[in-house]
Amino acid sequence: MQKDKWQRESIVYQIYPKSFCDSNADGIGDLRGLISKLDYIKELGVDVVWLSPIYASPQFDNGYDISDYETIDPIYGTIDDFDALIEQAHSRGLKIIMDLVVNHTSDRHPWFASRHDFYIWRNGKGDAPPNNWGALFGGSAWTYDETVGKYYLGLFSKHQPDLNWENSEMRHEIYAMMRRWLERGVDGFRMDVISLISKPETMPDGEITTNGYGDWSAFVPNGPRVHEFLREMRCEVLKDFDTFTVAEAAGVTLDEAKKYTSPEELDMVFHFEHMDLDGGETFKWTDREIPLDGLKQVMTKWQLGLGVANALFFNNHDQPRMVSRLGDEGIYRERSAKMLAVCLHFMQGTPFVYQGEELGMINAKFTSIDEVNDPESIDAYYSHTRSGMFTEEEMLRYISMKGRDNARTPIPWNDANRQFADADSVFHFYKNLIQLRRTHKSIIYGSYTLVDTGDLPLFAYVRQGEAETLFICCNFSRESVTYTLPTDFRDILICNNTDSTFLKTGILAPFEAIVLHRATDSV
Ligand code: TEU
Ligand code: CA
Repeated sequence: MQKDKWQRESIVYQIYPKSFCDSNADGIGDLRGLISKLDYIKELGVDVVWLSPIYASPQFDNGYDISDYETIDPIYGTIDDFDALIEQAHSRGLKIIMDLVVNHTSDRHPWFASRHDFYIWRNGKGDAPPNNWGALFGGSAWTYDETVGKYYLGLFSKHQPDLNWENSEMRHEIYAMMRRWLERGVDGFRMDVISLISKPETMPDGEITTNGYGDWSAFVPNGPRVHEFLREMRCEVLKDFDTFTVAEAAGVTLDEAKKYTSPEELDMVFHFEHMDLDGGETFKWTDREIPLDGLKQVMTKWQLGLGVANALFFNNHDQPRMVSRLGDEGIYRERSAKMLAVCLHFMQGTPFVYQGEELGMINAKFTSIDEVNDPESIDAYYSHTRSGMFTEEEMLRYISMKGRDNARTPIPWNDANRQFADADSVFHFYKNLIQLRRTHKSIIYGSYTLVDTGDLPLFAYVRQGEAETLFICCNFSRESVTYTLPTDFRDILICNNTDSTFLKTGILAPFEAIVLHRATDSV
């Protein structure tokens, strides 16, 4: 990959507009509110802003069910507000990428009534659906439509029918829509579940999961024509613009990721293997925690396997807050937030900062299902309590630990303003971290080597650049840890503990993260 591509040297800030900043006190974040925070975002030092969907939507899946790709949903504002956002962002040197949700539309999209050939229809087996696949947000992945006399596929829900990418006319409608947004000033796209768009010819039953339906994830991700479609997308539209593109690739393997990030396809890929480490046979609804060894193995596999094309993240709108998941919500909240940021931001790839992560935000606590908005959690709550798999208390605990609503609580702007003025805040630590990426290219282009720290609760790795070598060491525990440095590093590049004694004593305080550096030995 070219070394000077702006995409390789960018840092991205993800905004979930619905809970980012509400300018008109209707309880919903909006574009005018977002515009009012562009200076805050600029101060953080990021280059690109990714907006979760703001298109017209019935909001079944909070905008990931689009009923019109060409208009802004009125809850967020108008197309003039959008044009103002683009203009205001660009005037600050910020690029804007949109969420491209083209694996499926809303069932309220006009195409669903007028263009059945744009969707995936199959005959049932007698009175039964074509196969046993389950929808991620509950029920069967197949819904019978009386008017058509067939079943249609909705991998996520019946309100999100999957588009038929085998239909060239449909594909070219998508490319034309993309072109119109790019001509309007959009700088690229995060491509929602783009690994799912090419469905296999045959759709066999899947392994039955805890919700009683078959699992399609063994058959659908990385389908037979997905790379052909993405190469066509590049030829038909992307090649005409200097875009930033990232694939959200549920179920991606390393080999597939290398194809998605070839020059003919996209710039980078989100994998989710680290996000699945605290899941199990009951999906995310479990008390399991992410094992540090597992995290180190997965991150190292992708560092060595995919390098600079990694889209790096610990947080997004689908994940619980990482400070709650892997850090500390109590006395070490700020320090553990900074530690997690060091651990991620010194890796190869493009760091994504999710709104509120730069403030050290933690999970919410849900005491009633009535407080929960996410269809994934709501379906799981009712299906698993009705089946007797879990009690209501257990499900509320799991939703409070793992549910997507944890990432969708409003940004506490009073705290953000306090942190903005506090040089020792999590906000300023992120700002300093991001600034280091500008001045130390070894963070972007250096090699990565995991350091074996035995059974110690440490995640340590070395980045070797042409001019300097970095040693990154993160204590993932509430205990102090003694660790003897492997070689002679004498200079601290950044540390989240102003009272660190590590260089003298080899002791890392709880959740201490330290980055040491020295000139690379001339060979
Ligand atoms: O998410 C893809 C996906 O696999 C999600 O189901 C997610 O990994 C899971 O909910 C984690 O528990 C994308 C969007 O990011 C998500 O918000 C949408 O709900 C989904 O696609 C459908 O568009
Ligand atoms: Ca509002």
